[in-house]
Amino acid sequence: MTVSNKYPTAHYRALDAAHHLHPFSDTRALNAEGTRVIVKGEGVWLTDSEGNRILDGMAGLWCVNIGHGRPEIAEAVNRQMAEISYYNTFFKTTHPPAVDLAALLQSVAPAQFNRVFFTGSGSESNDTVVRMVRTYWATLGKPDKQIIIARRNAYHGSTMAGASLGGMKPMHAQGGLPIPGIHHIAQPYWFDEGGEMSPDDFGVWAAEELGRAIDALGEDKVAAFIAEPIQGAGGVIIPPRTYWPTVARILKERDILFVSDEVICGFGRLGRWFGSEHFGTEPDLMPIAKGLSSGYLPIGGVMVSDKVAHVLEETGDFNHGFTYSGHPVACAAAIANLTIIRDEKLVERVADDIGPYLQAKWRALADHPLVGEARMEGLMGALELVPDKRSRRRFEGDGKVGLLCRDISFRNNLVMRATRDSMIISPPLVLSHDEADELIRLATLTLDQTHAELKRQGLMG
Ligand code: PXG
Repeated sequence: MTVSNKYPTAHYRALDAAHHLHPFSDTRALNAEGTRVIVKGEGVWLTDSEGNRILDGMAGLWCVNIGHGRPEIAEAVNRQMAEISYYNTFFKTTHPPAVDLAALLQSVAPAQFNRVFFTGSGSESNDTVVRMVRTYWATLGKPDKQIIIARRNAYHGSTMAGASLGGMKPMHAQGGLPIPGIHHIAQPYWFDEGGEMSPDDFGVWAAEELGRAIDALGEDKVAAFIAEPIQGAGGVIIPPRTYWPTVARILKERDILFVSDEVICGFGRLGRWFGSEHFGTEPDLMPIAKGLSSGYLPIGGVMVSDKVAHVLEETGDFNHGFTYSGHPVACAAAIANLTIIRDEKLVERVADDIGPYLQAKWRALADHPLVGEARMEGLMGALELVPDKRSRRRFEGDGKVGLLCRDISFRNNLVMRATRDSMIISPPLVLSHDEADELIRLATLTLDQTHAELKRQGLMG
């Protein structure tokens, strides 16, 4: 196979180790092992610098919804660069790509959303959310409504506000987080935290944590509740079916804003344009990123409902924005991407075709001796690896088995992500039936090899 790298892998590894600090990585350990060098992407396939063809089961980082290497995006970007490659959207100015993308988003979003505030990433979107919801209440004469309720083990980004909203303990342990005014409640993770309750009872209990928190903090102090429809980075945590209806009821009874973080679940991942539609909730704000451009260029935003937008009109200046808010080239990439998603009916495809097809095969992996639960909604799925499938007890070692399985998966040329001992997939929405079969074949092989290794180590219970 022809590979596109000019130099041998060792060259990139050495320079990478010397000069490049990687996100969420133990630098010393990573450099001792050496990075994987990815040189090409086409559809659901990646090619590394050794010429290996790898099935991208994670769509990059939950974002490449239309698959890699679509020339339409390159052409749109090229055309836009030739027109105007950068101008800002501050100071009474706009440009056609920002306008066209805003209008296109309005056409696919739920009815209450007619406006968008552009950012450069999901994290910036959630920083925007924090300032926006607090400004909303201040404008209404309720400046004490400041607290934002989020959930433990949620992921909302890596900036100070994003990581504070997120409920990741290892992130809070570094850099003085969380910022004040964030309150975390239980996550609807039945497999790990449901105890003796049935999933349905646990779903109601976890949802009622929200009501109890609002009452304890005081409704006059709480600005908003933020949640992902399905927690992605937390481990594809699909709430019990009782969870979202109970949350919706609690939100109806209480005067706080609801923020649906659609950074992963938006743009077709769950078979609807937005994850909130899949679960029937009615958000006031929706942070978006990732699938907005399928990751071809960095861009994010916050979809703002009429209810919030009308109040912000009374605020006067909203003193917030980024150099790259509405970046024309990123907007052009996003327009071309959304056009592909719409015209190729990728959202419908997840709902009616590849979604059900892959789900059936993925759920059947629950029969494997290493798997305690196999769950999937839309095109995001998880496998819970356990030593004894008759109980939900975990392996000792806090995620070591997940990392072992992930490394074996890489060796088998399938990208799966490990969250503790859960194996995660979130493939591009263009995955074909044959590719889905191949994904399942490689996942099964990986489970078999991991199982054999754990048996050899005497770790299967
Ligand atoms: N919200 C959600 C729900 C996310 O998943 C962000 C916000 C932040 O987006 P940016 O564009 O600032 O990264 C995310 C990002 C992982 C992983 O390991 C997940 C994300 C980012 C990096 C790693 O699963 N999600």
